[in-house]
Amino acid sequence: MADKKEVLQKKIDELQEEYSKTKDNKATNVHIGKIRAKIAEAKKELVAASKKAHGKGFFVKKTGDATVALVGFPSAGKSSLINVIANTRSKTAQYAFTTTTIIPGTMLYRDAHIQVFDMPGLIEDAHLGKGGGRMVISAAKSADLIVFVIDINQIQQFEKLMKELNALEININKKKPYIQLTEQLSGGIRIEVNKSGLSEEDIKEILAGLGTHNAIISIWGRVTDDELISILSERAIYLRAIVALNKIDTNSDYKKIAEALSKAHNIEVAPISATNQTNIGELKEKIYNSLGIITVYLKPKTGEERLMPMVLGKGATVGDAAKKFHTALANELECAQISGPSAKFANQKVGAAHVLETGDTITFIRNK
Ligand SMILES: Nc1nc2c(ncn2[C@@H]2O[C@H](COP(=O)(O)OP(=O)(O)OP(=O)(O)O)[C@@H](O)[C@H]2O)c(=O)[nH]1
Ligand SMILES: [Mg+2]
Repeated sequence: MADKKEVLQKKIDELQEEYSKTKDNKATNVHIGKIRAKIAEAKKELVAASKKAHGKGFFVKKTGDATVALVGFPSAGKSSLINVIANTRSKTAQYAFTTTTIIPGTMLYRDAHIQVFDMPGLIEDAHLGKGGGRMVISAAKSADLIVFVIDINQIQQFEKLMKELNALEININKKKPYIQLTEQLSGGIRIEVNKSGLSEEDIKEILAGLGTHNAIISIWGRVTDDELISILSERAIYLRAIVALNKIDTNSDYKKIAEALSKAHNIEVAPISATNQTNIGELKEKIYNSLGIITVYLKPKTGEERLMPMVLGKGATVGDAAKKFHTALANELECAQISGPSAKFANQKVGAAHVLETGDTITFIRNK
């Protein structure tokens, strides 16, 4: 197996060299798309070969309202963190590679059950399977949010993690540009909308490189050439992430460092100390908000029964809440009485289209 990987790596290196030589030479433009696509294909093969070599299956059952994966280098403090935010005990130690498998726990916040995964530490070249990296990344891919746990004294770890994820065509906190491609039998390439920032020639080259010669394409957002190849080959993944900047008890400059990191990478940063339990509430709030969920409370029409919490997506309406409670209720719903942040006053009567907010209480009223 190692042989195959070496051969592929060599091929990528050669192609990349050819690419950088050819890139600025306008006369050879036609070949560039082909080289780029070849590089993308070889990278994919390399990753696939690594998957086979390190292909231990990996499965964690998802439960709760949302899932969060803690991702970081060894000894960054992931296990120490899950122990303070979730109902689980994960072993912590001074030495690296303490955690060797995925440990799930539940964080209860604003009555939402948020499943948190503690993971083995990632190292460089994780995308090629080093240190069980692919298994960690494959679990992270299925999470609703990634929390990068970074040791404040090793801030360069953040860029290394981003590099590992980028190598697997995982985009962090980026909106996926909307692209429509319809393959045709003939007629060549027709570009209907192009807001990509790439020239029409570039797009045609990339399509040719991927073996598409007849198609109608529209691109409604900015995109780089690599990203376009990655999207068109259906490999691009888009994930949301925030940073838990850990061990601030050991660095008095933590505020400045947190701000700089947040600005440089346009990412939310929560400076924390897992062992001293500093700013844990702020981190939980950031996690909750980044998940794009709200918690509302259902109140029965009569009696003093306990309010029933319900977690919905941001922007959810009274109609969505009714449907989640019971499909039949959605059809019988006449209106609802709501109190709380989205209500103008207590027990306001609203229709199914009313948009809810965290902390609202709802009483459904049926049309009998
Ligand atoms: N000073 C300080 N030390 C911390 C903090 N959080 C974790 N540590 C220490 O850092 C070491 C590593 O912590 P772990 O929680 O085991 O780190 P991990 O990221 O789970 O490491 P792996 O499982 O090996 O990937 C331990 O000695 C912890 O006590 C913190 O906030 N401040
Ligand atoms: Mg650990």
